[in-house]
Amino acid sequence: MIQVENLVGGEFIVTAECFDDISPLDNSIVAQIPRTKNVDNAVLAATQAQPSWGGLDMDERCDWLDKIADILEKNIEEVARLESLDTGKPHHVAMGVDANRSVNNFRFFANFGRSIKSETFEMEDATNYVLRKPVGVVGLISPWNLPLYLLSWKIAPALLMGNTVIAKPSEITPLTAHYLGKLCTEIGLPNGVLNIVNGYGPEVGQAIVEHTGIKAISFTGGTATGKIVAATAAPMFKKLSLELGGKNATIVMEDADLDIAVPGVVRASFLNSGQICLCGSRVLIHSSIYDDFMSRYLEELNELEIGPVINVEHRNKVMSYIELAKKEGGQILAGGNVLDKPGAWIEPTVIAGLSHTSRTATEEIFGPVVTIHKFENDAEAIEMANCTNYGLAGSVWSKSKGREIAEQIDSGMVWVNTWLHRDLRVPFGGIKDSGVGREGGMWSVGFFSEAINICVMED
Ligand code: TXE
Repeated sequence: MIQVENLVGGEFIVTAECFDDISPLDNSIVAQIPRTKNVDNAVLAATQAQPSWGGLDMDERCDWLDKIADILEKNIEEVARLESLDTGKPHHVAMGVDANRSVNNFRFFANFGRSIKSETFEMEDATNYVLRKPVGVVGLISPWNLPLYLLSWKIAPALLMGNTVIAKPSEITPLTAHYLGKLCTEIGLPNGVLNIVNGYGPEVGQAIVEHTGIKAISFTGGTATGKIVAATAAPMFKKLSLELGGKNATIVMEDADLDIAVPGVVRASFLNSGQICLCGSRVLIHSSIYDDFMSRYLEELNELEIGPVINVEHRNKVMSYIELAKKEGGQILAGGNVLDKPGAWIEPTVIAGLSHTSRTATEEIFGPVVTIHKFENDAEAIEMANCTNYGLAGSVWSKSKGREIAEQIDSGMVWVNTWLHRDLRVPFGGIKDSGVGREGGMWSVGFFSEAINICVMED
């Protein structure tokens, strides 16, 4: 049994009260998690550490990020093992998606930091330049679906820009953040630079958002929680980045190359058991290829191996949507059932025959469930794609019209003939109820710094 500890000012600490970390593979208890309610000590440690960390040269902080990437890479098997234990995802997903990307996040921002150019704006009689100062102590809050992947996506740029960090992993999946804390201590990262606190969102998460010593909040999670975070942080004028939910459309055009589209759409539908905010949970198919596509899609599904969803509570939520779909007139083309074994397993589920405006087709389910819809022309495909309150991502599968259709989708990112193909320099984030702000490359650098203009009059 693992005892998860908070990392505060270089010390590992356990609170008097702890709660269980349960594996969705078989409902066994795998760890005890501290139930933290107060972050004063963590903020004090981070505040004390910030001036010297922020005072390092950018190159020195890049070297630290490389050291973190190195030690994570050296222990990548353990990262994947812990992620798999906590989330139930198969080892190949925990390794191929989570562990690799966690290393890459630190490696990418180390290299990116070295490439940042100074920004100057010449006037006839003066020179402006931009000084990027750290924001200060920043609060980073992440969800359970891609635990270290998403937390390291925030920690790396925050540290790069000279901030010190209070990080809070999801209370459902704290193991890899805890392990990262151990590794950072092992390599001698200065005390107080990275602090990690554990506990329930409405307790320790809320304490982070409310704390006046924390100057910026980067949050990834549900839209409902995002509203609470925004309402709490906005009156304090904290910098705020919100990466929230999605209900992304996958559009299969009449000229799609089905050899590429079929496996691509299956992957977009069900990777990580559909628990990625970028998953394509609404598949829109041109009527002329509908039958051909669907028979190949359902056949491909037979080959699919997925893990459980995150816990029994979430399984029950996902199952309630499958029941709702039946009431709304949906036909279950595949799956639809809980697997009869311990843990939180659901068959990959495909539902057709629903209106694209039904609740099942517009609300985020966040599980291995997709709805299938038929369209007759481009305008109808675009109308269907844009009909939800979300606007995070999407994909278009077409030999000739990919860009044209992609540009008309109301979402922060659209892939053409691929999905989840990521260049970490590009802007990542959503519009509408999918969030506020962008992260990635210069967008992360911008969020985690205060851009100060110095205007120097020439002699
Ligand atoms: O998210 P929460 P949950 C969606 C998905 C899922 C739903 C709920 O639809 O079913 O969100 O999942 C912390 N102040 N996504 O319950 O509650 C919490 O402890 C500050 C989409 O996990 O939003 C956790 O660390 N923090 C998403 C983090 O917020 C608070 C991925 C996210 O938890 C808080 C996961 C508060 N008041 C779920 N309350 C994506 N877009 O990637 C909770 N938290």
